[in-house]
Amino acid sequence: MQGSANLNLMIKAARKAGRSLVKDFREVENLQVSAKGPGDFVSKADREAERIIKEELRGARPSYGWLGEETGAEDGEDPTRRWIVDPLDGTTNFLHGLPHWAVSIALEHKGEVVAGVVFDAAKDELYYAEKGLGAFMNESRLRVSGRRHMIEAIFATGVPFGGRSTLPATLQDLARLMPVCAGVRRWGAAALDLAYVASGRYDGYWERGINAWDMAAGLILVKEAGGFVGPVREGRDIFESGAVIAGNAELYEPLCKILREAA
Ligand code: LIP
Repeated sequence: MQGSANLNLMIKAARKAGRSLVKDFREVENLQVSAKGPGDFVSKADREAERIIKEELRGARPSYGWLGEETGAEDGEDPTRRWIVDPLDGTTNFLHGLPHWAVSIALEHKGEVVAGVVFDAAKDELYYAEKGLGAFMNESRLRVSGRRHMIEAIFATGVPFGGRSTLPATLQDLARLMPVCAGVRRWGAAALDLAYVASGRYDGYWERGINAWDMAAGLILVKEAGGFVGPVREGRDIFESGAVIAGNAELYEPLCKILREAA
């Protein structure tokens, strides 16, 4: 896909941050056995990746606003546009040397995500989409799965770490969904969970208690691949509620019904 100048800028920034993270990831694998562990090292890797992305994006588009997991929110002279960035989604996987993490970069215009990039640098899988132009992984066009029956479907979710308040609701979700589907996966990176719905690897995904930067880029991947996204509680704003449902054309509504009854 011949993307816009902004999409090409996002891809350049994601790849540059990805190169830095792959180098750090090799070091993390060595640090697993160290007494102190890789915690501080991963925090530095996370912050360095966001620094790289911010330098690229705000250097080229200084008037755009910013929302990044590590550096927070900054207004821009252009009140209609902002970058939404998670420099390292799947941080816990990265920390434990598990090669399932991604750089996530989204561009929001007047409150709507209009472009997204999710870069799985460990597997060299670059997911990207622009509003109205389709979704792609590397050079391949993405389409959500065509599965129509819940009992054949595999879904993904995230179970919040620690004692977060959303754990009881998530356990209720699992109790209702697992008996009527083919399985649920929890791989620890929302951006890749959404990318996998867009690529047809998962038939749907939901999660409670995540942030805008975890999901912003993945949302447009799913929509541009022919899927649907929405809040867990009908009528709520996805970013504000932090609770999202995504699915293919046939199973999005059945998944919403089950999760919204549980909610
Ligand atoms: C993670 C999400 C994941 C969720 C984790 C965490 P992070 O984001 O991608 O889906 O289950 O609790 O929020 O912290 O790795 O950027």
